[in-house]
Amino acid sequence: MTNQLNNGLSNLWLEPFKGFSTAATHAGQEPEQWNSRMVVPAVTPSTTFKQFSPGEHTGYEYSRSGNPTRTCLEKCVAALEGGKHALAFSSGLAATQIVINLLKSGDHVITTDDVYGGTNRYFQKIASKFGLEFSFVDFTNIENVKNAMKPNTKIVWCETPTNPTMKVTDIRKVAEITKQQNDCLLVVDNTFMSSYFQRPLSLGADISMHSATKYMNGHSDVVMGLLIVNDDALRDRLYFLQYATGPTPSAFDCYLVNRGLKTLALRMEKHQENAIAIAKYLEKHPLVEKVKYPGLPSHPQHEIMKKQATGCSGMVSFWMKTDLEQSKNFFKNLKIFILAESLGGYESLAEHPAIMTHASVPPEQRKLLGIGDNFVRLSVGIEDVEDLQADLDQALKAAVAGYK
Ligand code: P1T
Repeated sequence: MTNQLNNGLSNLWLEPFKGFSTAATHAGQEPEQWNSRMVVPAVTPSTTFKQFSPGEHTGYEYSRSGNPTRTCLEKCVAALEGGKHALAFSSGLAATQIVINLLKSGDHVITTDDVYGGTNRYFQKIASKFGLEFSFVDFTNIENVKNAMKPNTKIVWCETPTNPTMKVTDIRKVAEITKQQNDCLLVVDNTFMSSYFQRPLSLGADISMHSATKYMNGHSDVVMGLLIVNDDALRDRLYFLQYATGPTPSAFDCYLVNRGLKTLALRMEKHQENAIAIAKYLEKHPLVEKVKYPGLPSHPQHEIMKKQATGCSGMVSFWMKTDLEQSKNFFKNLKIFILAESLGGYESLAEHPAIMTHASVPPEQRKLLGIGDNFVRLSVGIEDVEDLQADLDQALKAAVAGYK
């Protein structure tokens, strides 16, 4: 299997499983851990577990604090991301909230300006009510991060590539800045890349975060979040917050995501192959103004991407030469791409961030970021690429022709 980008990162952290797909298949799934020696870990719906005597138990007491199906998933995710520990949550935003719960009133967070709309809303509308201060900066100029650092900066929240304008941050460079400050954590939202293409912990991040709702599960049928860390004490703090506040996933959802991971490598290769073809096609289209895909040389941070990732996902953003009505015509005419929020599933999705996923971002911030009426985000799926291309072609034509 060949990756489009190859930064030569070794796979040593997957020991004893040398390759990614071997780890995805076997890490945490060892049949010997069960009396029945089952090959596929069972869904364990039990919320509670019988103790031998008070306080003496198998390690499982109550499913908020731990569940065998969740453990299997967490072990597999830790191996894939090159981390020591993984924790699974009831959603990506629940994982985000737990990280922010590490802070206390008066602490400061620096975040990517173009962060996912729901993360932006949580930071601005909820977390800031509890005395936390947020600075939204453009991480593509590393000086902005340096200049935003304050003595009370405790978290640098880096989403790369950003959702939805696909800006890429040099994770190693941000890590150098955060390491100079005591007690400051670098968190990387790795959702758009999945563990297959990017492993932030190996680039200096303290916490890697995923909305597992997306590529990690890959089948658009589970909402889940993941945090991966190397530090034991940090894991214990996050685990305590999770246990004490309760945003844990169901055993059935853990089973599904664990199953999804088994085909992560295959899916990501196909997402990438299709996305490159679609991005190249769009770049040449007369009705398209600009395309952002980090795997193409036209992307402003393509060289950074090559250094820190082994490939790119199915996320492609582009600007059309349309007004709002024409843009709506484009979406209404799509027949294979489904007009829907979310991303990272096997099916191709298209959405209008200004009206949909990023409506909660203040309009003036949206304008600065270029999230306008003509802006489209695609999550390119694993269908036959000729069909996807033909679908975009007819919808682009209909967008303009149908305009009165
Ligand atoms: O939806 P949830 O599982 O809670 O994850 C939130 C989240 C966090 N980080 C990134 C980069 C994300 O894209 C998301 C969720 N995003 C969408 C639902 C979307 O359509 O962009």
